[in-house]
Amino acid sequence: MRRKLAAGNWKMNGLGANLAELEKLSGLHGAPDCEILICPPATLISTARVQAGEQIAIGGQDCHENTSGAHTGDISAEMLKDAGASHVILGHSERREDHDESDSDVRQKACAAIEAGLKVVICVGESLEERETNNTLDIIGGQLAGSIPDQVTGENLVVAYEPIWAIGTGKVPTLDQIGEVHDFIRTRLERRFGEGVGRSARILYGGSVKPGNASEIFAVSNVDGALVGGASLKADDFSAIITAL
Ligand code: G2H
Repeated sequence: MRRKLAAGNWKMNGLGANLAELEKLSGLHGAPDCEILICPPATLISTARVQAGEQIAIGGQDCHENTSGAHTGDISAEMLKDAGASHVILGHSERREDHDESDSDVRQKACAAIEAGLKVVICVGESLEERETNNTLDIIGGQLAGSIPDQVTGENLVVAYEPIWAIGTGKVPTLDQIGEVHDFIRTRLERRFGEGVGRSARILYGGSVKPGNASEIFAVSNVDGALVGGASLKADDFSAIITAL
């Protein structure tokens, strides 16, 4: 039985004062029956780790593929771990677009993250054009094959399906569309890694998840939780999503 996961991606939002939301969230969910993960900006990870309490995991939003060296402005997986992170989001479409990250880049980062002892949340998703030309499953299949390294386990792999056209737009795929992609991802994971890993890895849906649509999305087969952006910034909204899990 897979444990549900509610993951908040704060993106480039959050100053020290915003950690009050995290404290509020930990007060609301002292002993949750799902896993809660917050990925704040890297500047807040250490403080967030202290303020979040035992029940909330803290993650990064990206890492470099090397462990150290002359890479100004970058952060290694080991540094994230050292700061208190247990997870890292990799291959978010905003990283793929803003920083030209390829599947191969994502795979190398994932290798480094796993080596450092982090769990990886690997994002995949199609553009609107790819959806409208019926290429969604081909695109997702290619991203899964190219971005996920061989050494993942059912414990350290989380896949997030985030259709690019649904991110921050308020548009959400139909429940049938979400179910089709999640079932496809599950099948691909089982085929490549075997039933043990394939059935244990969590598959999250991400893209305009809100308190008002969370429960119907969570009821779809093979949806093991959500990667939430905008609605994770306020403890009350994120709490309502956690409760819907
Ligand atoms: C998708 C999601 C979080 P939002 O990027 O990863 O953001 O919930 O704001 O669409």
